[in-house]
Amino acid sequence: MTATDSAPSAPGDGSGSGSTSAEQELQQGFDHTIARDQRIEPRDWMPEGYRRTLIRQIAQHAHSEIIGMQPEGDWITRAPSLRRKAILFAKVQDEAGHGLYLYSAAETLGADRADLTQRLIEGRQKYSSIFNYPTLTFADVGVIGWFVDGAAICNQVPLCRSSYGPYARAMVRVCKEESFHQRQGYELLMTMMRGTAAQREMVQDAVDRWWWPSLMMFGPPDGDSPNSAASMAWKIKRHTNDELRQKFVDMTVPQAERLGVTLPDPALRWNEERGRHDFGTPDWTELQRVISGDGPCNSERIARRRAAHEEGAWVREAASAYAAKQAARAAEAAVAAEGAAA
Ligand code: FAQ
Repeated sequence: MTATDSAPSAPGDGSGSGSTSAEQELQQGFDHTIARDQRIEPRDWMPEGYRRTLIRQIAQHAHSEIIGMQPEGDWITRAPSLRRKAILFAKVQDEAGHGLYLYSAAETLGADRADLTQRLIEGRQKYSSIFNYPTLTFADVGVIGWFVDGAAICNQVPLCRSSYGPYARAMVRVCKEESFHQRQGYELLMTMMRGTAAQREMVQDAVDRWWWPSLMMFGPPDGDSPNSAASMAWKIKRHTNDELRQKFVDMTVPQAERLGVTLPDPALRWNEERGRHDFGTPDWTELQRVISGDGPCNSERIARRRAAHEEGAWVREAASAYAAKQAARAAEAAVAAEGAAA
């Protein structure tokens, strides 16, 4: 197991029995910052477990954005109009941007982007389960915007208050764009629902296929979530997986009614007492299967990412050569300027 792959240790673990008083002071400073709801910044001392957990989560998040370009990207050449094509192009491009902010945030923790990509394509790091499902019709593009971006918003708005500064700040911009994405998905579906009976059926079929996988995006139930306790104590995560799943259901039910589709869950109903919706249990064995690499599209997604990475090698080499040349020229110019000044 490598540093970025390993599980987090408990908060406050830096002050263990073997630690020096200097380390204990650093740990106390860190604990104090977290307790006061202030931000940890890249140059601040942080416990190794905190750093590892952040690299794990941010890297998985970045990989999700990049792999997440594929299911919708498949429809760019087949969009039904120039307008829809332009919108989809812009959305998929935004996801690439989100991936880049997130890889940059991971780099502030000492991770190396090339290494993270290598881990992804070798199957040593995860990405969101949701992107291992196929997009069978254009309605899937709308449902991804509505459900998947909707779930991403529920999950990521609280991450804007995450304790690690660069991650929290990246989330602010990402959330603004995700919110726009969600609306475009909903608008697309509204348009289809005003169309023919066949179009309405297409929307309902996409809703039926994406509902349960969308609920699984929030992760395993709290009792089976090994990382939640430490992440909540460190204020990396602000809500548990189940809390966010509930929020998503409550938010989405009235939107489904307005749209005129049925969510495929016979157990879904308003609970007056709780002031929330009750809903059925996702198939957690399916989530585990998809996470462990055996979903409908896992191998296809990774093969495509690997091919894109290999085909892009010459671009990275050219960019590095150009940057080295520019740096050498700047250094020469600095020496010449110094000589002239002497
Ligand atoms: N898929 O202990 P927990 C998007 C793993 S971005 C795959 O609960 P944690 C934008 C988890 O990593 C979507 N793996 O873990 C977009 C852990 O494995 P590990 C991505 C999952 O971290 C829209 C193990 O199971 N969003 O959609 C999943 O405390 C449209 C145990 O789980 C983020 O990454 C899953 N669904 O909570 C793009 C948000 N769930 O590492 C294109 C940031 C769990 O111990 C189109 N991340 N696992 O081996 C988070 O909030 C958290 O990491 C959770 C998981 C909530 C995902």
